[in-house]
Amino acid sequence: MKLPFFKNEKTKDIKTAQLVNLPNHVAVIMDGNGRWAQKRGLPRIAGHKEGMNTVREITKVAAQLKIKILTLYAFSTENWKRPPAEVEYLMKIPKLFLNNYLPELMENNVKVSVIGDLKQIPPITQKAVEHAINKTKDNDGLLLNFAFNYGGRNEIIRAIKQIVSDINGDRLSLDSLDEQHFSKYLYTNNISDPDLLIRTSGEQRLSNFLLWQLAYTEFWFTDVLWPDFNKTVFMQALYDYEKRTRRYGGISK
Ligand code: V0D
Repeated sequence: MKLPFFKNEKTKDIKTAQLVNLPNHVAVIMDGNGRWAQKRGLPRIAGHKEGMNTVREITKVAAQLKIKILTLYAFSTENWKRPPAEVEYLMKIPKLFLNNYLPELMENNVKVSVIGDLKQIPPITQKAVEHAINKTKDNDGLLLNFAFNYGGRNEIIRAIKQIVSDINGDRLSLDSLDEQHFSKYLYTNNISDPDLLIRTSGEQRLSNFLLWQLAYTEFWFTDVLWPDFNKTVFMQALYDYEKRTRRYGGISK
C-alpha cells in the first residue's frame, strides 16, 4: 500500500497541520476479526479480543486529532445468528473493554454513547454500558458512539412507529414531517451524519449500517483486517478523505 502522506515522516507523531479538512464524524464497520484469528489457527473469539485493542488505539488517535464523533459498528441485529458461544463471548466484550479502558477514556475526555436496542442484551452488559455512559456524560471531547444491537432498517421502522404514535396522539402533524424532523426519531438524533465511512477487511457493502445517515457520506475501503488496522491506515483514510473533499470544497461549502 502506498502512503504518500507519510513518506519520510515519523508516523508516531500526529501531524494535524497537514490535515486541514478533518471529517467531523467517522463511522467504521470493524470487519475481519474472525478471519484474522482463523488465519492464525485461533478461535474466532481471539480475533474479537484483538479487535478490542484496535478500538482502543483508534479511539485515542481520533480523540487526539479532535475528531468530534467516532461511530463503531460493534454488533448488528443480524449477528445473533452466529454460533451461540461466539455471541456469548461478544456480549462480554463491552464490559471487558470498559473495565480495562474506562480510566483511559476519562483521561482522553471521551464521551461514550450507544445506538441500537440495548433492551435485548444481557443485563450485566447493559449495566456496564450504562455506567460508562453515565461516568463520561460530562466529557466534551470525542463522542465514542457504539452501534450495538443496531440495524438500519429496524431503526427506520422504529422511527415510523414512533411517528405514527405521535401523529395519533396529536403530538405531531403529518404536514410538519420532513427529512430534518424524521431524523430526530432515529437513534442518531442530535448526532450529525457521518462524513466518512471506513470498512475494513475487503468487503464493500453496508450490511444494514446507518442506512439513512450515510446518504452523502464518503466511503473508504481497505483489505486490512480490523485487528491489523492501526494509526497509519487510519491516517491514510483521513488523507484520502481530505483529497476527495478538497476537490469539491470550493463549490460544496
Ligand atoms: C468485537 C471488533 C468494544 C469488533 C472490536 C458485543 C467485534 C471488538 C465494544 C464496546 C466489540 C461496546 C459498547 C461499549 C463499550 C465497548 C464492543 C462489541 C464487540 C459487541 F459501551 N469492542 N467491541 N462491543 N468487539
